[in-house]
Amino acid sequence: MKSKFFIAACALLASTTFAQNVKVSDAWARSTVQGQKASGAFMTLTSDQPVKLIGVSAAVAGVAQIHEMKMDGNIMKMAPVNALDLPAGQAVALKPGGFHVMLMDLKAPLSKDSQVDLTLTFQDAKGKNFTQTVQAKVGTQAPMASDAAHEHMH
Ligand SMILES: [Cu+2]
Repeated sequence: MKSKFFIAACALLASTTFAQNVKVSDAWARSTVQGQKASGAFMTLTSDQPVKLIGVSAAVAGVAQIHEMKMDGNIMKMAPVNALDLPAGQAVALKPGGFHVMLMDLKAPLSKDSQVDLTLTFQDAKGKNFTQTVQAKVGTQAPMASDAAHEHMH
């Protein structure tokens, strides 16, 4: 009797402490000038389980949202999305011109070579939420490519 209970308790403990982990690489945020209220943050996410990115927050921003940018005719438009699917084992890029983290109502300028802490909220296939903190390096442009379209939208 006693050992059966012990095994059940262990199984419960193991399932509740099972840590989801999403690999985050190349996280960066676009630097801003004094008075600029919005910016974008970008990164590549790879999850070993199918999860969804459902939210983001940052101490430096009053409002942070997941946005998608796409062409509407000749005009680049962006809008908030409720969730971004991360299929198992597939790298999903948040980058200028596509999905991005929108930082709004900035409380201070994002100065080049500083870091921004972002808290990402994910939801697993069972509907359970978990968060992960990411440090995004602040720079003037993507490590690889430049894209000024984002600023023009705000
Ligand atoms: Cu945006």
